[in-house]
Amino acid sequence: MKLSALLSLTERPFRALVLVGAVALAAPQLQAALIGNYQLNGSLADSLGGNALTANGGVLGASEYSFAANQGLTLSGTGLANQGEYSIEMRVRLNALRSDFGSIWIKLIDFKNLTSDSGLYSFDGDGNPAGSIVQFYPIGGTADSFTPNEYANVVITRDGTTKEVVTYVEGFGQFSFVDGGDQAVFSSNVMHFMMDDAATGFSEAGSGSLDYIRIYNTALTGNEVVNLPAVPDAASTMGLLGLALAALAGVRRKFAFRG
Ligand SMILES: [Ca+2]
Ligand SMILES: [Ca+2]
Ligand SMILES: [Ca+2]
Repeated sequence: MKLSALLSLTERPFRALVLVGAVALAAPQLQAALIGNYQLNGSLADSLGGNALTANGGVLGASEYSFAANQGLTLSGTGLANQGEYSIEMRVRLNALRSDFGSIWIKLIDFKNLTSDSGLYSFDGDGNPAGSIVQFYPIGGTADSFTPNEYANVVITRDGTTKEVVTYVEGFGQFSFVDGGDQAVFSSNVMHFMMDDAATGFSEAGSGSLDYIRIYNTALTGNEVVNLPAVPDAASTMGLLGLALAALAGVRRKFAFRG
């Protein structure tokens, strides 16, 4: 979001707060800007005015998008100036830990327009029968993440300069690696959510629901991720304002990698 868009808001109750937030946005410690805000509350639109998501056969409800295998969402035109610099936050619920075809892998985010097996997955081969873990295939991953039928907040960030990729679940750092092979760089200017690729015959896809997807134009820091608003407001500015206010107030929660 551009600063001018923030300042153009006319809602009186919000104006003072927005101005406070705008001051914080100008502060050097907060570089990330929310550039895509998909609340999936009866609409596939971006509340910031960017390209809408495309549904692939799922059901859009009043507060979430429900899907079966390969019925996820596609964003054509990522809105990113740099396809290798971003943060993506998604709140997702898996109905089961196995794909609809029995695979222990369920693809969460595809970066290569469904042509490569690489990407962000839920991996059920972790030895824990009650949960699965988030992995960036084929690099790795750690710690707990998904429980069937429970929402989890998943964030992936990539720094375009250092190529460092970090994955988070519920605000905790799960895993990081240097993406020297650019496997987390979006190709074809397109993002696919909850859809598997042709390389594995679209078999690593499961059923579940998406509550929201938010896209930022830079890699959020660990402290920014842990302080993301837990329940985003419908107003498009509020998520960003929450970040700004968190920066103003100092860090409310301290980021830490979960052991
Ligand atoms: Ca795959
Ligand atoms: Ca498991
Ligand atoms: Ca929602």
